[in-house]
Amino acid sequence: MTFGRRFSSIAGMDLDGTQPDMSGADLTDEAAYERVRAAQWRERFAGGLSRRAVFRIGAGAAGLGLGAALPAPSAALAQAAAVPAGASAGPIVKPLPPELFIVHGSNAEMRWEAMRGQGLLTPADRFFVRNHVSTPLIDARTWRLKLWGTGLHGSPTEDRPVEFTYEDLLGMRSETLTASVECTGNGRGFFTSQQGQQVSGTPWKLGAVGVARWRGVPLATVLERAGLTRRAVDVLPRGLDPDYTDGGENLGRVRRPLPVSKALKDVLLAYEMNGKPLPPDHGFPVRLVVPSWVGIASIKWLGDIQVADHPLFSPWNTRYYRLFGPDYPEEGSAPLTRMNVKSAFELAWDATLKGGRTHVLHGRSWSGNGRVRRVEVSLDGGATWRDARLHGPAPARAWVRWELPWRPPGPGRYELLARATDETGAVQPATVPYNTLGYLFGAVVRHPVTVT
Ligand SMILES: Nc1nc2c(c(=O)[nH]1)N[C@H]1C(S)=C(S)[C@@H](COP(=O)(O)O)O[C@H]1N2
Ligand SMILES: [Mo]
Repeated sequence: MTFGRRFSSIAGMDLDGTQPDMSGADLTDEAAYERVRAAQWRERFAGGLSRRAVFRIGAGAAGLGLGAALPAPSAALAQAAAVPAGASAGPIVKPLPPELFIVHGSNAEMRWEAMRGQGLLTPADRFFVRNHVSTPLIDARTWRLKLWGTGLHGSPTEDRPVEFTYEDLLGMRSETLTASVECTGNGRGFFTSQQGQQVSGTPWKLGAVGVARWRGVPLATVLERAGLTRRAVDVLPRGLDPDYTDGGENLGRVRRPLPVSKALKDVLLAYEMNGKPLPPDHGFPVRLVVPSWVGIASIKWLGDIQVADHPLFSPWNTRYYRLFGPDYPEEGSAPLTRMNVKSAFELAWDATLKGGRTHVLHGRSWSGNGRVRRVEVSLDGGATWRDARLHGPAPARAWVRWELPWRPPGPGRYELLARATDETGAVQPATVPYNTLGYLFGAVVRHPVTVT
C-alpha cells in the first residue's frame, strides 16, 4: 500500500508487518516527528490507522537515572495542606488588575508594560493565563498522578494505573529550568489589525507569553519508574479541569499527545514556579512544562498520562494546533510543535512618550528554535533599522532582553518595530501566511506610540 511505502521512506518504520528499521526512526528530531505523525494522520483520515501500523523507537533514556531523594520543599508542602476547598468564583482564581492584564473570557494576557523594570522572569502575579474552561482547585493530599497504557510494563489499565503522590514527586531528584510558556495563538489579533484577515480564537496581542523558573521532576524519571518499555511511542497527558465543549460538542478533558522522544528529552513535571508552589491558575499541584513547544503541550493540573505503543490522537493535535486554510492540506499541517520567533516592546499599546528628550526603549525577543542572536529596531515604519543592545542572561528556552535609545524627532504618531533573528537564522518577516485559527503570528508587530 502506498502510504506504508511513504512511511517507510520517511522515518524508517514499517506498516506492512516486517521489522522496523530503527536507524531511521529518530523522533527526537521534531521535524521527523511532524512528518511521521502528519503521514499517520492522513492515513487515519483516509480510513483508519492500520492495526499493523505499529512502530518502535528506542527509549534512549540513558543518563536519566532515578537520582537520590532530596528533602521536599517545605513551602510546597505547606500549600499542599492549605488548598482552599470549594470551587473558584470565576474561571481564573488570581486577581487580574487592569494595569497588569487584558481579560479575554476565561483567558488573561499580560500587558507588556508590566515587564518594564522586571528581571528575566515574569512574576506569577502577571503571568498570562490560558484556560480552556476554568481553574480547578485541587487538594495535593489526595491528588495522584496516574500512568497507564500499553507502553508500560504489564500494560496497566486506566482503572489500575501506576500512581505517584505529590510527596512521591517532591521526594525525587528535582531539576530547574528557566523556560517560556507561550500560547500558539499569541499575537493572533494582528492577523486582523495588520493583515486584515478574520481568524477565530482569542485576539491576543503579544501578552500570551511568560518566562518562569520551573522546578520539578523530569518526566523521564517518572516514566522510567512507571516501567516505560522500548515499544512506547506516544504519551498523552491529561488535565483535571472540566471537560471542554466546542459548539455544544463535548471533547472531554484537555489532553495532547507528545512523542516519547520529546517526553524523555527535556520535559518537566513542574511543581514550582519562580521558587514557590505552582499557583492554582498555572497548574497546581503539578503541570507539564514542554520547553520550546506550543503552550498547549504544557498540560496544567495533570491527572494522568497514557503511555502507548501506538500513535495517539486527540482534538488538540488534530482539529486544533495545526495550520488550516487555503495554503494547507485539507486535514491541516502537521501538528504544531516549536514556537516561532517574536519580539515585544515593554511599552503600553498606544503609549504616550514625552517629546524633546531621549527615551530608552526596552523589549524582549524569544524563539522556540533556541537563542535570539540579533534584534533590530525601526523607528520609521520599517525604512531603516538599528541593532538593539542585547543584555543580561538569556537562557536558550527563555528570552533575551534588549534596549535602544530613541530621541523622537518631534511630536506625532509613530510605529515602533522590532525584528529578531534566532540562532537558526530564522528572522521575523513583515507578514505571515494566513491560517484560519490564527496560530503562530510571527511577523514584525507595528507598535503605535504618541509623542507629545
Ligand atoms: N489542563 C489544561 N492545561 C492547559 C490548558 C488548559 O486549558 N487546561 N491550556 C493550555 C494552553 S492553550 C496554554 S497556552 C498554556 C497556558 O499556561 P498558563 O495558563 O500557565 O499561562 O496551558 C496549557 N495547558
Ligand atoms: Mo495556548
